[in-house]
Amino acid sequence: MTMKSKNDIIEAIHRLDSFLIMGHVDPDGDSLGSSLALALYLLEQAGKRAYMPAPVNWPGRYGFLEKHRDGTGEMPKEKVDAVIILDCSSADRVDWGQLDPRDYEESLFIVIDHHEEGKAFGDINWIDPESAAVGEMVFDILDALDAEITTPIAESLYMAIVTDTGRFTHSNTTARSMQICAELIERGNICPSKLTGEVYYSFSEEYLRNIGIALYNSRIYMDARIVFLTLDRASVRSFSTTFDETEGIVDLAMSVKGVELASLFKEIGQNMIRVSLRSRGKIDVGALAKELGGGGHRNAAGCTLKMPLSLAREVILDKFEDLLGMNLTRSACKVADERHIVP
Ligand SMILES: [Mn+2]
Repeated sequence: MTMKSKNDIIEAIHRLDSFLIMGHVDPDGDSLGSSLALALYLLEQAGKRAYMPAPVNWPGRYGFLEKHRDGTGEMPKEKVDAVIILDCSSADRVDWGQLDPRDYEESLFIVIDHHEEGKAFGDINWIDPESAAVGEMVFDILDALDAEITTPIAESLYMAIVTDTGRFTHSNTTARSMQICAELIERGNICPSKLTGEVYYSFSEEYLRNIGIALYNSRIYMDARIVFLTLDRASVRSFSTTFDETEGIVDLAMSVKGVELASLFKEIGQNMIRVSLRSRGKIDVGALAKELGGGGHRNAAGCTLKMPLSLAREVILDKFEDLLGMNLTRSACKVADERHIVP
């Protein structure tokens, strides 16, 4: 089944001429990297017309990938033959930006995704939850097409895999992830330390401050099996910083010894809380996020709760206790006092 859809995609790439390459809203390294690699191959090697729209917000930490986008921003004048959608588990995750999806109703829709809850909303769907990143799947396609692994393609796919595996630490990491990365390093002649430095060791002032606020507002429950971090509006404003750069902050909570569940609460508006969820092993926060109107993977997911911050934390704590099979009385938790940083 899987092989058939992969072969159908390869056949469509051979047969068709113009492509729109789409990633997801709030793009991450996998969405950006796999989109770029595919667009670059289609344009520079397959002689096709391909267009990768700039995401509404190009995250600063992936700025170094943006230079590879040169040439992929040229929109084909007429309607495109196919829309290739990467790393989107459902149709509403697609980042259409300025484009109107109704203009592409006649195009062939190709979905390439690796989310466990991924929906087959295209005409051709290749959904492989065994892949740690869509970057691995795009590598397979390019390899089958005998593509040359140029430096820009290698850098894009390498970052897709490194970021979606949490630098090869998440449970989705496989020998295949590392084999593909080894090939990318060798064939694309790329420098891993330079690339990880760009993404992980290039903090902005704002990011550093947001880490500080989130850690200062940490709450630890059940002997640190549950850790909450919070970015509240009062603290963020008092530091004249913004919520833009917060990717990866929730993972700091997952570095606490013994932690099984972690969450970052971002008070993005009044009664509007963006919640990032993380879990260890078999504990499924993807299902929890879905139940709360969000989405994601088993160990990394998120949702938005329309309620005050304090209530959002209570809701998640209840759900987390259920996930751990505990009916803990709240008085048994050690809860730190609410703190706001006011300089
Ligand atoms: Mn992904």
